[in-house]
Amino acid sequence: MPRRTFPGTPGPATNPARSVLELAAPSSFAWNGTDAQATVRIFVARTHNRSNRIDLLRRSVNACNICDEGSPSASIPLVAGQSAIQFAKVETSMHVPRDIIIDTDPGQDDAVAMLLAFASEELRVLGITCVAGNVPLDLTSRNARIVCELANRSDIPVFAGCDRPLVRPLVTAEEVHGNTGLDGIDIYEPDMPIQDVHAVEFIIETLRKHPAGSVSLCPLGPLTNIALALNLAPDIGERVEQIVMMGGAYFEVGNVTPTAEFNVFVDPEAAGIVFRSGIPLTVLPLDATHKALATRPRLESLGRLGNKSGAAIVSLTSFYERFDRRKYGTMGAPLHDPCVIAHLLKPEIFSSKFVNVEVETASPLTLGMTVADWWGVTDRKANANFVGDVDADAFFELLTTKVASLP
Ligand SMILES: [Ca+2]
Repeated sequence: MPRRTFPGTPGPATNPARSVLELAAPSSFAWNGTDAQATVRIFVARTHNRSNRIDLLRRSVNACNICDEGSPSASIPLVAGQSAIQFAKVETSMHVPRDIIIDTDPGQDDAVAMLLAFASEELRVLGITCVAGNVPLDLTSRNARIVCELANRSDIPVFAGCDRPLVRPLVTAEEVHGNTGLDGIDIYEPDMPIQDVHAVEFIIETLRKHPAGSVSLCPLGPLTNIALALNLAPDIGERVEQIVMMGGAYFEVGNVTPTAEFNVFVDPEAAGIVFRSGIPLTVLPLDATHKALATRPRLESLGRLGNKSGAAIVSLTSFYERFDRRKYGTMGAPLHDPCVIAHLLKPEIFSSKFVNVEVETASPLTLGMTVADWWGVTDRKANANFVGDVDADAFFELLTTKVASLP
């Protein structure tokens, strides 16, 4: 990838992404081709507050190698105030779908996340990689294909990955999701095949094949596949646009132990590898996802769409809400995993803080806890955009609007 040094001379404004760069850093950037486009799009999408903007600009610049001297955040003058509005205008003129890989263990909420992604023209799903988690791998890889067929998207390749965590025995969650993992809809053996290639190999090859900084990873289950890919092919780390994951908890504490959230608890070593990877990381923990509750009125709106995807979401969610009602006394099931896709589409409906997050892998009492330095009381380097809240009404409006376009 071409690299350049500051200060640069802007070339002709022929590309919306380039216009964004010039808005962000009018005196420092020179345009160097199309390589930055996808990365720039991330930073545009997240300009809703200034600290995020500074941080994401810094990380975007790192990711696409636009500069190679000094600290990018120090070298680039940022536009304050009106800039977010200007960015928004530029963003609307850009129609390049974002390439993503969904890594998943369906799971009712995984299924809803997949449907939301399929329904979004802003995203191009390059593949679905399955991992053992909510239920064993043979069931998650079958369930993923059932969801693809439900949405008439059997063109999207589905890959089977790791059947157990890196170093621990597998823990599953049939008590939440049912024995099939997808209780609530008809389960059958899908027509579409599972791909011959291992999921981890697909992740590595896809990241090597696509332009650096153009593919995002969306883990919705234990992080085993992602961590193994990073361990086997360290070169792919800097090629990942970003990781947006569902996992962890802090103020909300745990759902599988008093301190741990399921995805991180199942494979804490893998989660530790991802959190230490240095890849731009956005985390949707229980703190946010427990607010995305599928209440009756929200489900009724999905049911009124009259399509089979909306009906499936109602059935799936109604099945697993019995567990959450009993456990938390809430008025509906939390749609954990769809928050990841919603964050890619509308980050402005979430609020977050860029903080240090470490994963506990030793203590038997707090194994799998995501220890977030929310108040900055240590000097540990921030490594995660940790989401704390979501506008649940806006989330369900997005979900309902998008799913309306599906079969
Ligand atoms: Ca999941």
